[in-house]
Amino acid sequence: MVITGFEVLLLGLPVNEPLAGGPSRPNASRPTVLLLLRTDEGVEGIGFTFLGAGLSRALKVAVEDMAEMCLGHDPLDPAPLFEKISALAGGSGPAGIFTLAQAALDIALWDSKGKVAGQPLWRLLGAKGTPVPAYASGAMMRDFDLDIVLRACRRLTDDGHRQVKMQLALPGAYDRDREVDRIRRVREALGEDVELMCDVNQRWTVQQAIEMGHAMAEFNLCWLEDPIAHDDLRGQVAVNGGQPVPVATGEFIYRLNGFDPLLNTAPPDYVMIDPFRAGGITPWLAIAELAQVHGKPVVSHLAPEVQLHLVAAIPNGRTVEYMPWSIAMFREVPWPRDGYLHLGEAPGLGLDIDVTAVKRYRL
Ligand code: SMN
Ligand code: MG
Repeated sequence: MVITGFEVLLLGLPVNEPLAGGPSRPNASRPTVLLLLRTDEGVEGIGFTFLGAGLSRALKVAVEDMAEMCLGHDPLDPAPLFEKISALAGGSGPAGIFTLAQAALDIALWDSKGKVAGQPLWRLLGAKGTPVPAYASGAMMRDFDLDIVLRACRRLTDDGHRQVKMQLALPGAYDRDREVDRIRRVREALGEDVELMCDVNQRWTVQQAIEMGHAMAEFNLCWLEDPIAHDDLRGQVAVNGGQPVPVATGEFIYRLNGFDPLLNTAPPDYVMIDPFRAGGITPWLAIAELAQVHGKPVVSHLAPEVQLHLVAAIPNGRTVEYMPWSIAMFREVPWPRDGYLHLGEAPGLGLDIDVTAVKRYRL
């Protein structure tokens, strides 16, 4: 079997909040690059990638150029393909658009592999089919008014979610009491039984993170995410050891090699892996294995319709971020029920393109 063609589409997906019916922005869109990789035997692999919204047209062209390099190659034998891509274009990497584009290709190749085998990806990767825990993400953002966040808490718990993520580092100047007040109100609205995560997206200083960690200890957080700059490893050592709340980090790190310094120098309590910055499913699995060697659980970032297969398949998989940013491209997606995602039987990723939606969102 050989790769005979491809289509790369730049989509502007809706900016909405379907988990708790939160605010949407009808005039905004989230650029996403969708890759359809075709073979002479009629198998079509689906891949996608995004991040760095303002350079999405460049990302689309990078995916096209890489897909072009795949023509005539066997999709079931990806190693020589990636060697060729590295030889032809690796000098524009290793991180950034080069890796984000590789991710789309790698995901499409895994989807093709599952489709050829007639097996869902999770089974191909050795998972048993047990439902995977998922956490609701995107419904409690820092720029939402408190009443919207509290309404989201009620909606999410009413809908059966068992794990939810909020954001702190509220807009405006740092104000410890304002931050503590929001998390207190959220914890009260959720009750004690729901697991709560909190994402700071690198917005605190080391001193603020240590102060906030102490102040947040009473709210029984599952993890505090990216409290400080992701590349300030010395700062992370100080934060990890200087306050009592478990820390998650990793979504900003590119490729397997990027995780070595983190895990050797400032190992977080949870290793978060982004499938696009990782460079796709193949490096994602290698990063998860590295985390396992370091005795660390893995949590996912974005693309739940891809990541549930991966978190299900690794021994240290803890939970899938249910961030519904890419769902609009597909006819049906796994949806969390009572805090879990159930694994389907459809081959590969188990995703069908929603052709009408793709036409509507095409940029
Ligand atoms: C996040 C980062 C980038 C895009 C969407 C969401 C956030 C998260 O850091 O962890 O959900
Ligand atoms: Mg995050």
